[in-house]
Amino acid sequence: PRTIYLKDYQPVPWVIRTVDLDFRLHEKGTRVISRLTLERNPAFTGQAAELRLDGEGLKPVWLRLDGSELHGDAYGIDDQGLVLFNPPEQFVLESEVELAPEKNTTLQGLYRSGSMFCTQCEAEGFRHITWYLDRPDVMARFKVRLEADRDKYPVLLSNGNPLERGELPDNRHYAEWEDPHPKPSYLFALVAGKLKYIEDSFETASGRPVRLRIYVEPENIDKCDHAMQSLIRSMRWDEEKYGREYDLDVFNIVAVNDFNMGAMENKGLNIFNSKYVLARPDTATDDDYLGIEAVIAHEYFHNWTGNRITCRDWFQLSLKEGFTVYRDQEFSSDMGARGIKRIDDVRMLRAHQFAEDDSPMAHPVRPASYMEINNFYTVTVYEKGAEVVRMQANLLGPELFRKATDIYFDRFDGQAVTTDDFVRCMEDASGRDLTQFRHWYDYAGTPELTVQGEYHPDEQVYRLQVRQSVPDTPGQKNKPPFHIPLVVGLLDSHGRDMPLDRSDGSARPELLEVMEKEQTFEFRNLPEAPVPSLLRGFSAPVKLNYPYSDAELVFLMAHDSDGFNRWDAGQELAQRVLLKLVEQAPEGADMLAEFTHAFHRALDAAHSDPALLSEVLSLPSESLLGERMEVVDVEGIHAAREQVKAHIGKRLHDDLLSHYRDLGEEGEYQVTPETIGRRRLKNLLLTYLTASGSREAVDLCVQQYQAGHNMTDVIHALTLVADGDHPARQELLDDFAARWHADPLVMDKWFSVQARSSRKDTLERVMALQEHPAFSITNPNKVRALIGSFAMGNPFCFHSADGKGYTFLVDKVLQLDGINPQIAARLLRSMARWRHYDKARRELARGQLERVAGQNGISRDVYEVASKSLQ
Ligand code: B3K
Ligand code: ZN
Repeated sequence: PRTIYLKDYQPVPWVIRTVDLDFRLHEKGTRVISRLTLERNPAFTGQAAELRLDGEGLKPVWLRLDGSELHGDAYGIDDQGLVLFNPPEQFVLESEVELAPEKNTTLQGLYRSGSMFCTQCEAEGFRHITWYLDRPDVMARFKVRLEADRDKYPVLLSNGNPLERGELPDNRHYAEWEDPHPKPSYLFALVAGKLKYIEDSFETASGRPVRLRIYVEPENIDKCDHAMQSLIRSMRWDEEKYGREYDLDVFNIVAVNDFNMGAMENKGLNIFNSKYVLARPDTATDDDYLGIEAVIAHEYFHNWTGNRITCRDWFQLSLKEGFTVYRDQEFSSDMGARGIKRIDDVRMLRAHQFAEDDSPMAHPVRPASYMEINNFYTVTVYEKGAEVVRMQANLLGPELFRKATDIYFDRFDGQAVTTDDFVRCMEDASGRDLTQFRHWYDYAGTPELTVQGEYHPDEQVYRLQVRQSVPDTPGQKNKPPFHIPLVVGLLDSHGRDMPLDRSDGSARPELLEVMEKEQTFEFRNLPEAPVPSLLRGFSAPVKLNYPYSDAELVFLMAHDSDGFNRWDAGQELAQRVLLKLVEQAPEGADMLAEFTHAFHRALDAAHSDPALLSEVLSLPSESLLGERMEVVDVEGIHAAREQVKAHIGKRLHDDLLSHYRDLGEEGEYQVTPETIGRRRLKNLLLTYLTASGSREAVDLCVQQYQAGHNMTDVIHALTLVADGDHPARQELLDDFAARWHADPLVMDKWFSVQARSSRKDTLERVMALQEHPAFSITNPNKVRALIGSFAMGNPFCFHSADGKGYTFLVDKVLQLDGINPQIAARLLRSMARWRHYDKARRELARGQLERVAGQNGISRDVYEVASKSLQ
């Protein structure tokens, strides 16, 4: 496959101004009639005698240029598209093609989900619908007519505002839609189906009434309220925080069961994976509720950051994704518990993005090349991209950041732009030079800060020496120093923040702007030696080394005024203990005893916030521990974590139990930060209790399951029981399946619980579960729930020494590649870090990756992941 380079970017020779599409939807043989008006692009300066339009898998019916049928010598068609030889300066291109949506298992372009028709066009799906300049810098006005059978498809939707609808012969009907805002083809969408909806309304700040609807399959109509409330809150928030109003008469959301990712921000017609819409207390967990709020907001926010202003090319993906993730994170923080949200986001960034950055798949936030763009919808582009925006927001401060985003919306509305354009708005608003800051976009790899502190009592000064380094990554060596905002505090011996006074007179003394390889910052007027609190709020996505003693970590855990760093100190301590136990070092036992004390003190501290406490008392994950080891000790890490859980569970048994009981009985289910926090803590305590192995604890799990207050509690109890050998294990699993067999989203949880179990027979079970009637290899949610959970959420079983996990995964990747390459490539990423394991595992993994790379006719998606992983 061909590699595409950012440096080769060229404007298109012709642009498309208007698009008229007419869809004749049929289960077999859908027809698409298109009328495009094209003209020479004034921005194109080169010579071009031909025009290439993208098109794949289209069956041509006819083609007309300015009204006349095209002669055979005026055009050519290959498997990539249509080439027009010597087209005029300005012309109308009309065509008809035939599609086979019923055979489309890739879930891009036009496809069927259940009994409906829907589309997914980002990144390059539109070329599977009609001939087009399928790239984001071509923005056109769309008008769409769609017709279908009246009984099977009473609902006909597309982008923009509805025009007329009407009846047709043969029991068919049609609807017309017009989108007044020029948009790239990746934002096109249509839906046809037998759907129900809930409706609400919103009045924008300037008085535009907007009709809001959420469409779902009829059986789900009672699960839409949370999504609707989240939408309304998002619309208000974007007006208040960014001054951004909605710009159409209607906003529609449709939930579909077969979807490659979370959701899609198509203009005025967002299409969602039903996982991010549907929720009822008995079917959805707290995390599901939070996920729905965040994704609804994310897609809504794209209306400005993505749709009104879009990406010039796909290398700029983080322009819309990084910024929009930052926006949805801030929205969730404002709606819920800010401190907890930050911890959860950083936990996720460290677990997944740091791992990606330290793998053969590492790439910059703005990549310089790709084979398949769908492989670049990554945690780096999204989550690290959001951190890069967050750093700019913090460097500028709230007023200047708002000024910068106002400039951005004003300057680029209706255009397709670059991350560089975005940064320039930050510069223009603040008068700062962010040249060096741009390295965050251009270089991959997680920077590392090594910090040392020295107190000089005679001068009453404290010097922090900061060294930075950025690791080499594929294709990038010897990187220049970054511009890193390092937010710090200094604690006195009572744990209070000391007033900060920088010798350079800095007006924001807590903010150290690290710009050199090695740099020293001096604080003056300090009567005693401080304990530094570094990288407060996780002010930059970096790894930090400071030689804290265990005692200093305990001190920070107790006193740091920065909640994030209080939590992080505890995590660091927990990692040290766990890693010592993995090594089976003699001091491990003492450290565990100390740690258990600290745990106990935190648990019994009066007035602590349950949500924060649950974060503090959670152990670092197996994968995170693995990242701290030169060679990942798969069994050792698992055993050490189990050992710590069991130790705490036994030592603190009765105390855990009484706290569990205090957090106790649920009233009516509510999704508030307080109630979510209480449930989290309660369920965490139950985890430790269960690890103790006490009879009582296991009975509590069964009771909590049977009480059935809400899905959060039910699934947690089931998870704990399913992970062990409790006699009621199979009974509960069967009970759950019997109750929920008809609800696909709930069944996903059932698959996932079993795939994540650390039991010896897990792989065997996973294989057997593929035959379960609720499983389907063509449905991405099912694949993620069963196979994805196993490969990415169960490192202990997946990396089993016999290599069976790897063989199984590659079997599935190869099978899926013929069905849905995007999902296949996603799964294969779970092997990317194979070099971090021992020799025997490395050999096994390499063999499996080679099996993929050597396969004939493999997709570009999977080939790129396999070949890069092997590099
Ligand atoms: N923009 C879509 C993702 C499209 C992925 C294409 N492979 C969802 C989102 O980020 O909001
Ligand atoms: Zn997005």
